[in-house]
Amino acid sequence: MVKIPQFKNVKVQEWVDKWVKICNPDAVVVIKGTKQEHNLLCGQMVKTGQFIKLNQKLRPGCYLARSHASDVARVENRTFICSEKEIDAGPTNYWREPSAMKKELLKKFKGCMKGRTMYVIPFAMGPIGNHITQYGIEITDSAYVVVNMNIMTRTGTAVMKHLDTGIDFVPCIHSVGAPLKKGQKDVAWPCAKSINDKYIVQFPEDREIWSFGSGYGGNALLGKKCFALRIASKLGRDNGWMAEHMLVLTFTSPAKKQYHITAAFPSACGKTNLAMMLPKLPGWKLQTIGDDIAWLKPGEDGRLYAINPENGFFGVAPGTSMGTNPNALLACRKNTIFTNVVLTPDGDVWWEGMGKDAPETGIDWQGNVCYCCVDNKHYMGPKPGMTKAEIKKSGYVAAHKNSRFTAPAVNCPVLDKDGFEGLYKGKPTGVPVDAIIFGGRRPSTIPLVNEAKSWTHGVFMGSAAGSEITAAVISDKIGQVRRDPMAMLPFFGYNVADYFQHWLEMERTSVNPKKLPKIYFVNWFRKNEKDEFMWPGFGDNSRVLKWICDRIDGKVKANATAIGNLPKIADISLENNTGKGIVNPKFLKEILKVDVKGWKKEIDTVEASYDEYDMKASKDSKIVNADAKRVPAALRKLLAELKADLGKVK
Ligand code: SAT
Ligand code: MN
Repeated sequence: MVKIPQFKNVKVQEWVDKWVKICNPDAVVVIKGTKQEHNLLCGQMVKTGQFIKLNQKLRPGCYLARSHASDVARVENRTFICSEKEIDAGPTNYWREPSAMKKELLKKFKGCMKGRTMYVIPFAMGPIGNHITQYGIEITDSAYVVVNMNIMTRTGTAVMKHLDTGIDFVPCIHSVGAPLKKGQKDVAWPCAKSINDKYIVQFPEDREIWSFGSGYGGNALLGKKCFALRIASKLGRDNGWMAEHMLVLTFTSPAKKQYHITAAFPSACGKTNLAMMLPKLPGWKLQTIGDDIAWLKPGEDGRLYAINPENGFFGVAPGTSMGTNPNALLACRKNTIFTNVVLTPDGDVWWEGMGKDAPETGIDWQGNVCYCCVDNKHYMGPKPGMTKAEIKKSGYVAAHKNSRFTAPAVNCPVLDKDGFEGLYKGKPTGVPVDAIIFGGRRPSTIPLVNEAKSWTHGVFMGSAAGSEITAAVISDKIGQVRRDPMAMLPFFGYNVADYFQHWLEMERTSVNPKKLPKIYFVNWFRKNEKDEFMWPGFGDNSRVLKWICDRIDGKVKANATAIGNLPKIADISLENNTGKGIVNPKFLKEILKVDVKGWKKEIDTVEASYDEYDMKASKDSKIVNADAKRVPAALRKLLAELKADLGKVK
C-alpha cells in the first residue's frame, strides 16, 4: 500500500483515503501549485512522449499534446446527472439512479491507477477568499490534467490552506481508465478507447463528480463544465445565485463610463472572440474578465454581481488569428498547452485559420506528416501536392476542429485585472452586470440584436435559444440547429424547466428588480442566399455592444416588435467602417427586421422543445411522464402571445 498524505480537512482525508484504496495507484502526490512542480511534470511528460516541448525561443513554457482519436471533445451521451429522482435530472440530461451508477463505476475504478501516480489537486473556482468562490479537490491519474488544471483554476497550497480551515468543497475523482501492468510502456494519450467506457458523472445532491475514461477538456478538467456549470448550477439554485455558460467583459465608452456585460453562446460559437475583441469603434475599450463561465450573485443593492470562476482560457485554436482575435493569439505566446494542433518543423504550432502561411510540411494532430496546399497556403493536406479544393473535398484538417489552447488568463493583453480578481471599486464584490446577452450560430431568422421587453421576456428569449452544433462535442450532427437554452444544454445540473423557473425567481426575489441587467439576443452568423455572412462579426460587434450601452443609458429609442425591441438602423454606428470585412449597410435592413415566416417556424420548434421538456423526465426515459410538466406558465404565456402576434402579420 502506498503512503497516504495527511490532511487537516477531515473530508479531504476521507476522500483521498477512499480512492487510494479503490484505485490502487503506485504513488500519491499532493499538488502544491508551484512553477517548479509544474515544469517538472511537463518535463516528465516530454520524457514519456505525452508532451512535445515547443521551440522555447518562439513559445517559452509551451507544450503540445496529441490526444487519442477517440478522445477529442466532450461526450454528451456519456454524461450523466445522477439525482435521486429522475425528474430532477430533466429531459435534457441522461440520468442514472445514483447508487446503481456508483456501483457500476466502482467496478471501473477498481485498480484503475495501477502503475500510475495519483495526483491530489486542491483548486479554487474564483479568486481565493472571494465570497462567490467555491473550492474543490480533484483526484486524477493524469499529469496532463494536473498541468491544465494549474492553468484553468487556482491550484495548490494556498487553496489547501483554505481547505484546512474545514470549509466545504466539491470532491472530484478522475481517471483516464488505463492502468499499466508492471513494465508496460505508457502511450502518448492514455484513455479508455471505447466510448461506452467513458463516464462523466455528476451527483448533484452529493455534490460529487466522478469521471472515467477520457482525458480531454471538459471531460477531465473537472473544475470547468462538471463543477463550475453542472454542480454549480445546482448550488446556485439552492442558494439564490446563478452559474452560467457566459463570458464576462468590461466595455468602456470614450467618456470612460464602464459597462459590464456577460454573454452566453454555445461552445465554439465565439465567446473567446467577443470576450477579448478589439473594438472597431474608435474610443471604445474592451477588457476581458472571463471567456466561458460566469457566476452571478445578487448584491445588497439588487444588482447581479459576476465573477469568472476560472483562471485561464481553454479556447478553440482553428480560426484564431491576428485578424480574428489578436488578444487570444497573444495570450498563447507563453506558458500555454496546445492540444491537437499542427507541429511545425521549427517547433512552433499552426492551425487552419491562423492567418499564417502553413509550413512546407508539418505533423498533424494525429501525428502524421502533412503538407502545405499547393494553391492556398492557409491549408494543409495529408499528401503532397494537394489543392485547396481537393483538401476541402476530402474533409481533412491538419489541426483538429476542436483543437485547443490552454492559456493563463494573465497572459491576455486586455485582461481587466481587477474584474478578474473579483474586485469592483476595490471591493471583492465581483462586477455589477449591466447587460446579459444570449446568442447562437444561426444562418437565418434571428436578427443581429434584439432587446427583451422585460426580465421574463429575456428569460423566454434565453429559453428559446438555438444554435448549430459545433465540433466541441462528439456528434454526427455537426452543423444542424438544435435548441440550446441559455447555451446551457450540455451543462444543466438539474431539470431544464426548473432552471427556467430559477431565472424567473431571480426577479421575484431581487430586492430591486429594476436594477437587474437588461437582456439581449444577438446573432453574428446570418447568411444570405449566396451563403455569405451578412455581418462581419469580430471587432464590428462593438457596434452592437455600443447600441446596447446606448439603450441602457436611454440614449436611443428602439422599434417595438412582436419578437422584441429592434434597433433603428441609424442607431447602429458605422463609424470607422473601413478595412477588411466591413459592415455592408445593404444587409443591415435584412438582419434588423422581423422575418415573420422564419419566426413562425422558429416558435414551432420552441414549442416542440417545451413540449418535450414537459413530457420527459430524462433524456432517454422511455416513459411519457405526466408529472414532468414543469415549464413555467409565464414562458408558455409569452410563447402563446408571440404566436398570436406573428399570426396577425400577413
Ligand atoms: O467542455 S470543454 O471545456 O471541453 C469545451 C466546451 O465545450 O466549451
Ligand atoms: Mn464553454
